[in-house]
Amino acid sequence: MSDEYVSGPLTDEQIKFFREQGYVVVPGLFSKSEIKPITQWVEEVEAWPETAGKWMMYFEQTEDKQRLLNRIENMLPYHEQFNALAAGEKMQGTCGQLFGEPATLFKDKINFKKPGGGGFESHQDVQAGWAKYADLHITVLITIDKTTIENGCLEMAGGFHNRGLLGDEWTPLDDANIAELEYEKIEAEPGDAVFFDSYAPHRSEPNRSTSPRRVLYYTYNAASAGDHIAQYYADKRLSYPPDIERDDDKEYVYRV
Ligand SMILES: O=C(O)CCC(=O)C(=O)O
Ligand SMILES: [Fe+2]
Repeated sequence: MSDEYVSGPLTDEQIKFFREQGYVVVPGLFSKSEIKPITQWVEEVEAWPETAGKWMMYFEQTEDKQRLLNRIENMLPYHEQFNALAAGEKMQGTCGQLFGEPATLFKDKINFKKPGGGGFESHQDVQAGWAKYADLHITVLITIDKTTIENGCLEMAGGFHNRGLLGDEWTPLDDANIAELEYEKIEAEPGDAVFFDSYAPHRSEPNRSTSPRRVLYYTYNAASAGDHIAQYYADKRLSYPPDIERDDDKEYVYRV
């Protein structure tokens, strides 16, 4: 890490916590008045039509056969304000502070987790094939809706990010990989952020409440590791295309 690139919104204590635990919660990174327009932008993109070749919309089927919007990725080229937000001090700047050098965007995503929407088994994000693009990624989660145990808040296992891959790529972690993980359930208010390392194990439960649990995720790599967003999405369109781009006769399974 270079010593020159040290400015940013995080305190020394927050940086220390991130280095030790692999994540850090930053309450109120965005104020209540800042999070309002961001919530409106989330609603705008949610209303976009499914369109092949552009933003990437993924759906899930609930047990009672409802088709729910689960996630949108790659919306920045089509949304000026989200694009500006991603390049701003609070997200790109803070990730740069954590990398110790400027950060470059790697991917952007909204997870909607609507009522009845599924959870995520324990994993490290690097298990989704990210090591092909850079050694390390840092993701920032921005809370849109208050997250609770009932609606399936993010759960982070601290202190395991410096042990490399804990399991296999494309396969969730289980006790056979590592039994001693302990999770902090991160209940958060709109505007609160969580920064986490691509090797930090995390998971979440389904949404058992009656309202959506929407969170934004922006992921960065160190600028010196290159600019991979275009290649990442080109690869993803082939390996795991959004619903509208799928072949009817193929089966697609979400892995991690
Ligand atoms: O939004 C969540 O609850 C977790 C999502 C997650 O870990 C992921 O998409 O990689
Ligand atoms: Fe994840």
